[in-house]
Amino acid sequence: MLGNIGDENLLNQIVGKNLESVFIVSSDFNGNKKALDYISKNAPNVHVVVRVKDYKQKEEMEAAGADLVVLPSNLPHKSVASAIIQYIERIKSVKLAHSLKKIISSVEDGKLAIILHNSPDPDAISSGMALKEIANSVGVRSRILYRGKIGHHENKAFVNLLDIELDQSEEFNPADYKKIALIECSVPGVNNLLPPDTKIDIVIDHHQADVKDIYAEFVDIRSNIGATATIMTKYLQDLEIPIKTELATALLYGIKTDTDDYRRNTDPADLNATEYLYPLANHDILNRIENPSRSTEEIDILGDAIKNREIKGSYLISNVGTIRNRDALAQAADYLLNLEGITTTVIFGLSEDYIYISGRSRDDRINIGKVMQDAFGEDKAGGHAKLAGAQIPLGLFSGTKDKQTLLKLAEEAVVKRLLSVVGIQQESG
Ligand SMILES: [Mn+2]
Repeated sequence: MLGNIGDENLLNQIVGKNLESVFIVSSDFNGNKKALDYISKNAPNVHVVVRVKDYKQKEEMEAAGADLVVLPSNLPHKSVASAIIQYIERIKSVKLAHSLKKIISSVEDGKLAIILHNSPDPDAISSGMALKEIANSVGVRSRILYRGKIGHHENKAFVNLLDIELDQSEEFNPADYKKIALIECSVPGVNNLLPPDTKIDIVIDHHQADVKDIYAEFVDIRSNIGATATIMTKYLQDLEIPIKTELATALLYGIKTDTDDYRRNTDPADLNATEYLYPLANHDILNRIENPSRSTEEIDILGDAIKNREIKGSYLISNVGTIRNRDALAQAADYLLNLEGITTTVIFGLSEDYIYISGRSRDDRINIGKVMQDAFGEDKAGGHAKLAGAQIPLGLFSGTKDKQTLLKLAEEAVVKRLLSVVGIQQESG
């Protein structure tokens, strides 16, 4: 610092600039105090960080309006630096939250559409709820819209138990809304109900995206973070909006599912959000969402999967026949993976028009997603190393009685691929 810390001419030059934060770190307490008083009086919106020597000085500086007072004598220098960095992060984060709030408050009541990705998961749903709550806080009612189905059993329980209001909108007209927010996806028309040329206003997501290709007034994409629910929790915190039990429970479940209970893509921010939400959430409901009661059909399918199982080495293959609820296949595939000696499960089922297949593996040699894609093509199968699904249209055959033959062929295709992946081990073992 040039000149005396308390020099008014110097301070005047500094606060004249467009400042966000000022750090007053000289060892001259009185000079620091003078500088703080001057800035508080002449530039009240500037954030001031002041360094002091002891707690008495700390109290004095806080009373004089310092935003953050650091005591270097008590801390190694690294901690001072990180406290200051954290403080700047916090200022940035609060600013961002306020700019989001400002955009939303410019919308007329009822004219904000919150669009989730197709067949939304708990992260998307809870994040949409959080945005709705932010809108509510400025008197703007909004609608959460999506297309597709709320799939898995747990997700249905999630929506039911938390009484979540969502609209499965088949007919969406962008002209009915003043502003459109896209949650958990970033491009109109890609995995959401928006027509591709829709003008969007707000994007909040944690999936990798080319930000320069996204045209919106407000874009917040943080691909390092495990769940959009974490980003939304931070907004609620920064805007000091109280989080009701249902919302806290929903956001917590969103973070838990997206990070696979903190085993996948987990950022410290996800843990901070969890720490904040945990005491606010209803853990009884959370427990019921995570362990939903099973429908009769699911129990029947699980029974069939167990009864019809064929075991080849460490693979379990089972055909459960006709199904109505394809989620039950995934549940059976999950459940049977717990069987001793089994590392891979593939369960087949049949509907009017499709053969459905669900696969699970904890064998490191097998990428079950790739096995399914190799067997049926990338357009019919998807997934990753541990979890995969496929749906094969029966097309012309859907009316015939040949379904069982087709099912047998599909089964052979999967088994052949599975065996070829680990063929060497099979022969030598
Ligand atoms: Mn997500």
